[in-house]
Amino acid sequence: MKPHGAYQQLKLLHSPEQAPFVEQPTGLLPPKGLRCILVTAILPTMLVAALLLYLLLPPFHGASSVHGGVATPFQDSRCSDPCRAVLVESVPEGLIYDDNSTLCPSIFEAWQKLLGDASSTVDIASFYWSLTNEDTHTHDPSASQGEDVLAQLSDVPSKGVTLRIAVNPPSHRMPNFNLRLLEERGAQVRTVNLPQLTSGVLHTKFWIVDQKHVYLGSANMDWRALTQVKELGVVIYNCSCLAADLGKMFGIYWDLGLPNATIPAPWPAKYTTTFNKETPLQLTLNGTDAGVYFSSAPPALCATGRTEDLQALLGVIEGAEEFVYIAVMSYLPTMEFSHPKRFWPVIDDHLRKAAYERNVRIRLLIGCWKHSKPDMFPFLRSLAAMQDNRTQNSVEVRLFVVPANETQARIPYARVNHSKFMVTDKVAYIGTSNWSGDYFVHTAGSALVVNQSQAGPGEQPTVQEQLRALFERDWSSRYSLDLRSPGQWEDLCRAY
Ligand SMILES: *[C@@H]1O[C@H](CO)[C@@H](O)[C@H](O)[C@H]1NC(C)=O
Ligand SMILES: *[C@@H]1O[C@H](CO)[C@@H](O)[C@H](O)[C@H]1NC(C)=O
Ligand SMILES: *[C@@H]1O[C@H](CO)[C@@H](O)[C@H](O)[C@H]1NC(C)=O
Ligand SMILES: *[C@@H]1O[C@H](CO)[C@@H](O)[C@H](O)[C@H]1NC(C)=O
Ligand SMILES: *[C@@H]1O[C@H](CO)[C@@H](O)[C@H](O)[C@H]1NC(C)=O
Ligand SMILES: *[C@@H]1O[C@H](CO)[C@@H](O)[C@H](O)[C@H]1NC(C)=O
Ligand SMILES: *[C@@H]1O[C@H](CO)[C@@H](O)[C@H](O)[C@H]1NC(C)=O
Ligand SMILES: *[C@@H]1O[C@H](CO)[C@@H](O)[C@H](O)[C@H]1NC(C)=O
Ligand SMILES: *[C@H]1O[C@H](CO)[C@@H](O)[C@H](O)[C@H]1NC(C)=O
Repeated sequence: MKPHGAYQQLKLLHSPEQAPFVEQPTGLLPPKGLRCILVTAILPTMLVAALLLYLLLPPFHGASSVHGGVATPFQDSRCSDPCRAVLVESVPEGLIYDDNSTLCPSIFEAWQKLLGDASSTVDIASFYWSLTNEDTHTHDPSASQGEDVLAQLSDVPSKGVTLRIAVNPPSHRMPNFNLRLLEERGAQVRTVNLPQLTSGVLHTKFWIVDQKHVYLGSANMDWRALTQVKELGVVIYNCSCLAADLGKMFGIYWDLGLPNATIPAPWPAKYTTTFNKETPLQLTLNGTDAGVYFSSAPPALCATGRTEDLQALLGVIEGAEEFVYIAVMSYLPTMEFSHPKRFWPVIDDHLRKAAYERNVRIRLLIGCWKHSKPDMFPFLRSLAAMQDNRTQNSVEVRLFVVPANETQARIPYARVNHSKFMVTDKVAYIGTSNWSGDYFVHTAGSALVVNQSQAGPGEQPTVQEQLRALFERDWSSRYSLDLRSPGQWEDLCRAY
């Protein structure tokens, strides 16, 4: 292992075209070509335009049934909804934490509650569907939660609720039988040919229910995402302002699901948003003031005003003063799927810069399993090599390994930590993308960024505080291994 040499090499590999990213100063205008970024100069015009649009255009489909068609949830450009955020997670069976560790409600319960409460619409953006044992050719009792969700979903249309599903095209491995069933039951399904449109996939996973509740997180529509894979998501209840904004992203997927759809440039004004990195939506989350926005990837799917996911992520790293804790399934400073190979150090550079220039404490907790890319480990060791007692640079990397007994080890593509989030001393970032170039450049993903003022004594913890507690729980759990542990990664990461 020669981490120092590896780092030298990384520096040499920087190509000039990446320079604008690397040197992007905080607070200044973004480099050209980052379409999602809002240019400050047009902000006032856009605010006016958006206000007019909001008043003139009918809101996102059927919203009148929700807020009576008249009452607007905004007062003085603030959202007056009583929004409540709940972090939700799937903890694989057999993964046991200490008694008093933080535990969140399950994603399964959250989905059940959302479907149970739905009275007018359920919109779901999804990657693939595989909610039953039949789909995976397994006979695992732990598929029952997924099967329950599918059963509940198939009853939704008969309650008079409009069920719309946007999905990536099916493949041989993921044939989406579930969706045929749901279509028969009255769901509207559109296949978004992102492979053709952006050379990526529709990887986003979010729900919008009754235009007022939203769910966003790492879980796929897969039974394993409820009982066999570690996932993290967030549900925001009673928040029509955020739901309307996420609805614009759904609208984009929905449009692209029409036959022979192409990507318009620019996107129609109805998808323009004013809520972004520069001007987050101001609202009350669990009684505490918060600034919140959704980011989106890839750039081609960002309407005017939408912050590009990569810019959101980099902004969060740049804004950190004390720490950046990251939990992702895979981390690669490359374009993971490109041929010929391409180095893509944008995120890596920002982390090193934060550690080097501002002494921000960086921690990465990386999901590791037998399908991990071998390339990932030398890059991680290179990052961890910045750790040094005398220079105060603090970069630590650990691997999170979900244990599996014999039965569980046979479940294909399970037993891994699939969560994707980042928490800093300032904000919480909950996303749907792996951290490698493709996910930000080609693949459709989205993230929620929450900046909430500190909760006072006796108040409910903020989303940031809760997410930090979850991270620390996992970081110090028995399932987290030091990257420098002796042994090959294959041995470390293979589920026990
Ligand atoms: C967890 O609970 C044990 C006893 O059940 C206690 O000794 C320990 O201090 C607690 N840890 C935390 C972090 O509260
Ligand atoms: C959402 O609002 C409804 C009606 O005001 C209330 O009954 C419900 O408890 C709220 N949900 C949450 C999670 O706060
Ligand atoms: C889509 O394109 C195909 C061939 O390119 C054509 O046959 C078909 O009619 C088109 N469909 C629509 C709805 O435009
Ligand atoms: C850095 O300091 C820690 C604790 O003070 C110590 O355990 C560790 O061995 C030191 N590492 C190096 C490389 O000196
Ligand atoms: C593995 O764990 C699951 C769930 O905890 C259990 O149902 C199963 O019997 C276990 N299998 C073996 C071989 O221990
Ligand atoms: C993320 O990365 C892992 C490992 O490379 C890969 O198996 C997975 O399909 C990717 N996408 C998702 C859904 O996280
Ligand atoms: C968070 O919100 C506060 C108060 O609204 C603001 O001063 C601060 O700049 C925001 N921080 C980030 C990282 O967005
Ligand atoms: C917000 O409120 C809900 C409902 O009361 C609660 O379940 C949740 O844990 C709270 N969220 C945070 C971040 O404290
Ligand atoms: C796994 O998920 C938990 C939250 O559910 C998170 O704290 C942890 O850091 C994640 N680890 C990885 C490697 O994604």
